[in-house]
Amino acid sequence: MKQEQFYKLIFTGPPGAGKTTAISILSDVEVITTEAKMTNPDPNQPNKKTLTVGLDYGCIKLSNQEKIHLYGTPGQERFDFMWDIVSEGGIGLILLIDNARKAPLEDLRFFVKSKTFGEIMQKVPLVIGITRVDINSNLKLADYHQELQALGINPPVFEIDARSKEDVSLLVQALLYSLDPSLKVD
Ligand SMILES: Nc1nc2c(ncn2[C@@H]2O[C@H](COP(=O)(O)OP(=O)(O)OP(=O)(O)O)[C@@H](O)[C@H]2O)c(=O)[nH]1
Ligand SMILES: [Mg+2]
Repeated sequence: MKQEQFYKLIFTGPPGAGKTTAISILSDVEVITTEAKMTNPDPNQPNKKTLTVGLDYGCIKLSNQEKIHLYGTPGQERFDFMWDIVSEGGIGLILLIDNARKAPLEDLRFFVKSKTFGEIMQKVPLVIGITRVDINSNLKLADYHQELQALGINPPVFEIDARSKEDVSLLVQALLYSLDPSLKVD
């Protein structure tokens, strides 16, 4: 009998970048989340009422009927003890950066240089999604490319809206393509 592959993709990025939103919009099954009420509203997103304290889990079907499991990390650094746990066994990494935060390029550097994700990026493909460009478009894709070049990596970068299934599927498809060009989201 054919052994079923365990495809696990990890979504990470700073608080409010859209990890939970992206996994929820994509998932074919009801998403498992660990949201807690925000006690101090984020000045960047005063309407954001919850934050992830553990992980997000969703799942999508591939056209070959296999599944990809989607795991989201908490964004807040105080929950960084979850990052290794959630990321264990991931075969690809999606980094979401919120273009409307105070210093998105610093966020980018932080994740690329972080112990957990820096090590993962050495081993598995990375795709970057820049979110909330409709709120703030000061930084352009070229700024991210320049920063990534300075960091010595050259992953695909897309501007996306984490609320759009089409946009998030594009990110996942780009990542799957770099893993195995025959893999397609259903
Ligand atoms: N205007 C706009 N809003 C967006 C976009 N992408 C995501 N959002 C919103 O931004 C918020 C993101 O919240 P979450 O999905 O909880 O973010 P998260 O990355 O899971 O946050 P933590 O779990 O706290 O790290 C949601 O309210 C989304 O609707 C975008 O491109 N434009
Ligand atoms: Mg979240």
